[in-house]
Amino acid sequence: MKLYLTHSSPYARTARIVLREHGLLPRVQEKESHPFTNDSAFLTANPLGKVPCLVTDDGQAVMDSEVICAYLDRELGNGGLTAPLHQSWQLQTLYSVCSGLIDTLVLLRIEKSREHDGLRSEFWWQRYQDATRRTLDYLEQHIDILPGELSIAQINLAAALGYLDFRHPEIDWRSSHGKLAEVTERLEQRPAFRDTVLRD
Ligand SMILES: N[C@@H](CCC(=O)N[C@@H](CS)C(=O)NCC(=O)O)C(=O)O
Repeated sequence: MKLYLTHSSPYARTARIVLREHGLLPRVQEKESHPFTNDSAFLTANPLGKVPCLVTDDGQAVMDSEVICAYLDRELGNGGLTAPLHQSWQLQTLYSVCSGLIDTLVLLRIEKSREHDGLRSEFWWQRYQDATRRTLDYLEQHIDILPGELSIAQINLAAALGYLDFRHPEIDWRSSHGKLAEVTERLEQRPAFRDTVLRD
């Protein structure tokens, strides 16, 4: 199997963490493929041109990151990372809010990159900033519902906050979100997380 990825993608990072937590690296080859190079095998697999994308041994493409993580966990692992979400709508919601935070932070990054061309939209810039602030507050308030054992919700949370540090280091979220800071610091010490720290 092959996992198309970039080392800077928070979505790909979630799949890469699942691979490591389940010891699946011998079965799944990680292939770096920057979407903007428009590699034809990659685009054939994922017409959206986005990473991550998993291609199974029989040539089936699996995406997006949420589906890939569930596939890896349930088809190749013991299902333990996704099981807690099936028992709690609240936890499933927390997971989705983390995915939404990643989406917002990626959009904020795109607005940032438009600044160089004088194309930054003040409206969207402010809207993404406000959504980020509110969502961090929401996560701080709801963090206690995370299960004791590692689940895909913690993985998504760490991917979101790791990306926040990586692309938006000027946003100081730790001083006003102590619980998030504590949980993330603990998660980032796990080998699977250390091994996948975002980089260009
Ligand atoms: N919902 C998708 C989002 C994936 C995504 O947007 N990936 C970005 C990298 S962080 C990408 O490939 N962007 C290239 C593009 O949009 O053309 C997922 O969860 O996998």
